[in-house]
Amino acid sequence: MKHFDAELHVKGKSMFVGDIPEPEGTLHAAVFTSSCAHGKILSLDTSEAEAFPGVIRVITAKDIPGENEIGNIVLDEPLLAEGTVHFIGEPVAVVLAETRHQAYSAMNTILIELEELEAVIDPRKAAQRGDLIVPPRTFSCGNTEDAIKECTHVTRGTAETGGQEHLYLETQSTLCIPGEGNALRITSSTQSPSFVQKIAARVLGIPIHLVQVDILRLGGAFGGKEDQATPWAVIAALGTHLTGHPVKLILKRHEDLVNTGKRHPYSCDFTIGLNKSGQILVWEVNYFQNSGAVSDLSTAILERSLFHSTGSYFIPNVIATGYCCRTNLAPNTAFRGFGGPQAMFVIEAAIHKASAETGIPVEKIQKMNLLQPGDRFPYGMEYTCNEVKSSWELAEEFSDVAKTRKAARKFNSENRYLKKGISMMPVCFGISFTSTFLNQASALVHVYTDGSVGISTGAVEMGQGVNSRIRQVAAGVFSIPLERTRVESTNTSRAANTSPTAASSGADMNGNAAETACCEIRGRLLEVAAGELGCKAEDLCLLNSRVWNKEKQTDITWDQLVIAAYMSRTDLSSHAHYATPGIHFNKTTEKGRPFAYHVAGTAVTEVTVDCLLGTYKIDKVSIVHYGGSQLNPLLDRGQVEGALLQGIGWVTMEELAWDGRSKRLLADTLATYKVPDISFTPNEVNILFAEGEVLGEGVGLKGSKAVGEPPFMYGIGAWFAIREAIIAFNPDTSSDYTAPITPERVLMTK
Ligand code: LUZ
Ligand code: MOS
Repeated sequence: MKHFDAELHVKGKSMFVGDIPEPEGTLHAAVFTSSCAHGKILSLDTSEAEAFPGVIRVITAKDIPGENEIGNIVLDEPLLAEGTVHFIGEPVAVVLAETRHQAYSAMNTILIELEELEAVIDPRKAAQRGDLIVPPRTFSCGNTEDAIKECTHVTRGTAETGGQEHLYLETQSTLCIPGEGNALRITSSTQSPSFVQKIAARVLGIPIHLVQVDILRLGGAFGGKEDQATPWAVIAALGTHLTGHPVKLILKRHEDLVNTGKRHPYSCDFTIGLNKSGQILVWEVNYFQNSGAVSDLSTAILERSLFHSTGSYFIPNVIATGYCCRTNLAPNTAFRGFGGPQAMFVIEAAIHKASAETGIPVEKIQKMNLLQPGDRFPYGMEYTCNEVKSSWELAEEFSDVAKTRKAARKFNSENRYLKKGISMMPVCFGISFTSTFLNQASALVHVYTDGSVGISTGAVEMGQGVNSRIRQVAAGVFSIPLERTRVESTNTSRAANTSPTAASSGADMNGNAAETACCEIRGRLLEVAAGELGCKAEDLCLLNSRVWNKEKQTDITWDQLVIAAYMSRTDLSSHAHYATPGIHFNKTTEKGRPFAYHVAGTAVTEVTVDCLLGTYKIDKVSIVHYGGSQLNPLLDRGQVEGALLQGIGWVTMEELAWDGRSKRLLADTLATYKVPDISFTPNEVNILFAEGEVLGEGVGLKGSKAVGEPPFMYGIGAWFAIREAIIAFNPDTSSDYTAPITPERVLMTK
């Protein structure tokens, strides 16, 4: 089954915030932001902007009726700067005008006087000064001190990963419409409707029930709208609250690139200890996370790094410590993988370095240490299936690694400057929000009298196809054509207290809630049918838009049944709640069972590097991915392909750079920030989906596994394949584990 929005997208008919007809009196907001990375505000003069033609109002922090606080985990984030600015792009004042052009023109007349303070963008420097958002956190198991004595080889090193711009097609967007009294309705391009609702209420000083948040779909998000849609939505809400007008705020691409946070860059130290045969006995790692100026989701992201510190491997003695380092960058935030990719890069780098020092082939160390059933993660959870190891073995066959390696060796011996490199990248990613309480969802289903079905859940459609999956589930329960179902907008009045659509869990959780609600209605409908037919409801089922009695079709169609139920005053609506079963975590002992399950697979990547120019081509990626029993193979394939390319982009060409003095983002246009395009796409991407373990009752969605984030990390393989090619050119090359490995970096590598 294809993605339901595909046709709308292709025809340009799908609606985003910018496509909603503007209500009469709509004001356009332009946000005046700091152009200084750290400074004390000496004066702020908005008088010229206030007098500007078309301007209705200029808002600053002192106009906020409630709290000037939009933090969600740690309360350290003002909506509008007060006294001090902490990063370039920090909102300071808001201009509301009749046209967008007037708003921006007026905004440009605002004068700010600042006393510049020292700005820090290096996380290690921030850590040295004790500038941490929360105290450091450590996950450990075994005893590394004793175990290191048993190691015949100990490798130490550092690894660095860069940030990443989300580059969703739709920039941060909001339209807020006033209601009666202080009520308002916010249409926001957010992954977290309930957070926007809660924080708007806090800033305005009104109860949550006066704020309704509605979302039709997002033009992409990738984590960039989990927390960072909130300020813009709340700014619009504040404008509506203060003026009584609808307010529209859509960031320009340049503003979005500069003002919003990105994937966290990490700087890491590691120690890896091996015994003679190559078994990893010790793993010690420190993560210095570049959190940016305010906490945002940084602490949760660091937590996920700690959970994934050992990657796809079993290591008996571990100490992993993470530091959320406060710097003067825009607040870094959620991005597909959520700290997992950063951690997995480090362990792969360590294995690679250990291989270089011991001469044991890298794939031998990898394979020997892969997780096996019964192994325990440092956080206490047992790994129960065999998918890590078997995906590795299947991938060896699927991509014919032995033959490919042989061909590469031949190629490398025949070419002086062109070199081929091959890597294997195993992935094991935990599914569930690491904050256990977030693992809940709800659905509200209505069957209408014409037999059509409307479904509301907390899930946000952002291109990933979650609505298509939910429709499949509902159509399956009622056994009616997919076209008779519809997923409504995500609305806080129909699905309350929702978790963000994030952590790859949107379809699992909201799909299960929708299934439960549909099953409840089906139960009532079958009771009605049993009354009509004079038989027992247990003998009846729905099949192909009709009631069946045991194996025989009856005369009652779906449409007739719905009408009969309505006429007999049967409730045709149902609400259901879902809570992921079997998960728990103790933050004092740092032990528990935080994940419903893990998703595993292995990627084999082949590249060709031009060692004279530094350029490279990703020739081929072969992936064996354990997806459970797939509910929607096409959507799964789209997610794996998209995530792979996004992952390759992160470790190869996507480079954020800041000016050393001003700390200004230099890669602030699409001419300077390069992302993979169609010509960079690997010539060949082969994906083999394998079914694997059978999930427990109510886990996954109808036997399928979450697919949003795990395949991102297959992309890390590209870094190591390029590295292998460089080594083929120069076996004595320095071992610098820094991502992204841009063509410039390849060229400069000694
Ligand atoms: N968001 C969150 C996430 O709040 N907690 C998580 O564990 C998570 N994981 C992945 C992506 N977003
Ligand atoms: Mo996400 S990184 O699942 O918003």
